[in-house]
Amino acid sequence: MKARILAIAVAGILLAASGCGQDGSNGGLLNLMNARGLSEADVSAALKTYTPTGGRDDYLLFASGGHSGQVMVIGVPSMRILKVIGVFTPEPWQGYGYGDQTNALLSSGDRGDTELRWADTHHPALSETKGDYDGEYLFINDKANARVAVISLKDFVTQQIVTSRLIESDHGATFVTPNTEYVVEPSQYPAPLGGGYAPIEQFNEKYRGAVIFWKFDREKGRIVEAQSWAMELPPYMQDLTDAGKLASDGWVFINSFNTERAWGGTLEGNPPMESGASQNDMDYMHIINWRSAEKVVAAGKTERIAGMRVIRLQTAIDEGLLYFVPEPKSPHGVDVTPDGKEMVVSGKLDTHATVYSWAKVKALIDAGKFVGKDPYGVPILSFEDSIRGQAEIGLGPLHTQYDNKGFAYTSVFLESKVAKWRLSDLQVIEKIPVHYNVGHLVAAEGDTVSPDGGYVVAMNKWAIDRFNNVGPLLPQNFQLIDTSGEAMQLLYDMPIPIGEPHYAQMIKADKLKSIEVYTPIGIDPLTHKVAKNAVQAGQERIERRADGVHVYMTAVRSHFTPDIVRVKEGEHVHLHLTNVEQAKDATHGFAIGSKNINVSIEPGEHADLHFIAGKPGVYPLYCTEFCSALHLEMAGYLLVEPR
Ligand code: K7E
Ligand code: CUA
Repeated sequence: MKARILAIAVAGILLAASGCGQDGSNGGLLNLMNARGLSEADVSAALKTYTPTGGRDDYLLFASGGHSGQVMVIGVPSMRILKVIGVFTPEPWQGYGYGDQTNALLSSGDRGDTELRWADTHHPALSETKGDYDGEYLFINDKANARVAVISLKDFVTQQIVTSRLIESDHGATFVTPNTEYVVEPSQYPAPLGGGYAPIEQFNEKYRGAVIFWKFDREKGRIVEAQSWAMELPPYMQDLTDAGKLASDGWVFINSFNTERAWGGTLEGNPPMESGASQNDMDYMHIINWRSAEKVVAAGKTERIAGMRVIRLQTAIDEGLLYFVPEPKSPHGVDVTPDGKEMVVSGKLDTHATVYSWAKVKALIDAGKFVGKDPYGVPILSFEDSIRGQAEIGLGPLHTQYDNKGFAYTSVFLESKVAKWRLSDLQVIEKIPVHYNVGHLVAAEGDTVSPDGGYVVAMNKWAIDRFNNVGPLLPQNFQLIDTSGEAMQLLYDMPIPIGEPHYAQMIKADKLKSIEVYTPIGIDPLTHKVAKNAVQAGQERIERRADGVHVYMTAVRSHFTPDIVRVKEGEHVHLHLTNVEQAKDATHGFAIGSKNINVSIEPGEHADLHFIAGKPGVYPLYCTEFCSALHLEMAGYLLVEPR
């Protein structure tokens, strides 16, 4: 319906354009099309994405920022970047990682004594209620440093970073269970659990994988580390993950590769990891009963490793919590269908998407019918008896998403295509070229129990010739595809120049209920409560205490009060800064030159800053957001007087 109206609209405009030139110039739109070399398909694509000023997008895409360690918020269909949320990396515009609160937050993600200020983010996960995105929270992992962050969608601000020394890296994170009971984080590269050293020759005996189930407390908006637990896994490389839902609720599925347990050693006479890890025809999907595992944890059948309650591998086997089913060569994505009845797995070195039937898998588990055990004793189900069938997709299928019409969309990496296929008969309907080497793809509400259909975004790894040349490091390329019609239509190319995003999730925009300003005045965004040191208008002051000078300062268009801060050389300065405005978008920034002091205070927000006044000198301070006609005058001085 939507598509037909659009088609009529396009035809109408073209007609009008070819006639009298409705923009007043001769030839109007047709001339414009000719001048720019645009086809009718180009114009239809443009009309489907163009959003007039003041217009809103129907969907928001939460995309991993890859190496930037951040999260991007992108409007669909306009593909406009609306925000880059500071998560694992300092973000100067938001003052993220410069004030006391956000600096402490970033430091809480440090591992051991190493300060970590970057991340390799892969998989964002929106919080879910009954398997549908509820628009309350977002989670994202850091593959490099095995960390998970919690972002509140009340204000799009990072609230928490957690990490466990149990594991050294993650990948199949983050994925949530259908009511966000848990945020799931499996390790990727095996290592001795809890850190420490073991010779690589003892890989099979001493190295292990593990999956952490981080308990999420929705009321508090926090992961509760003390209520979280983990399960030890064999030293395979655990990969992508998905939580069962509806029919398969209570279970989690994790792919793995390198069941060969290769560990490289190219200069030591061993095959490289990549060939060592690609010998077997089958790897193992891990099938985990998390609801039963929860009870085993409650019964105390765990060991503490690195502070985490861990179900040891033998316990997991004995208690019937862990099963394997073979999956073709070097699998990558595992994607549970919206009804929870099937799991679709694609193998990087296999041409199929394999469709596993949950009913068949469950029946085999219930009957205790296994075809063998892996070297660690984990029961293995029959591949043939677990699947419904295979869709012949093409070369290098990776990830699958779903729509509301019974179609699945699979990214085909080596072919640089998105394949649309029918779940009912496993037939490929259409393939559309994308540019190039698509990794993940994301469909509107595509991970929920009720996908919307309409849009798919292909998240391409290589751009090659798509954009102007900007040197050897090229942007990634997000391509928006209209899937509402008979045939898929490529609508838009969007360069991503901050890192390599992996996954994204696309949520209906009206599900998000973000606040507009912080109320009442003095809110700390990390607690959403009025900060202890919040300053109200009229209460500004400077106090000298044992621990240094405390400056209670307000910001309002267009001045700071106080605007002169006199301190002595070497003194500790504690700055308590509140934006006392309640007008939407009336953000002030605060910077002191040469001191690495920079925060952003949104209307009603409070921030604390601590620094040591160094050498005597005169340091201008000023507002860094062009907030008013007299913004340049929103300034003052830090005077560091000699002792
Ligand atoms: Cu395929 Cu990290 Cu999900 Cu990249 S992963 S593409
Ligand atoms: Cu406040 Cu500029």
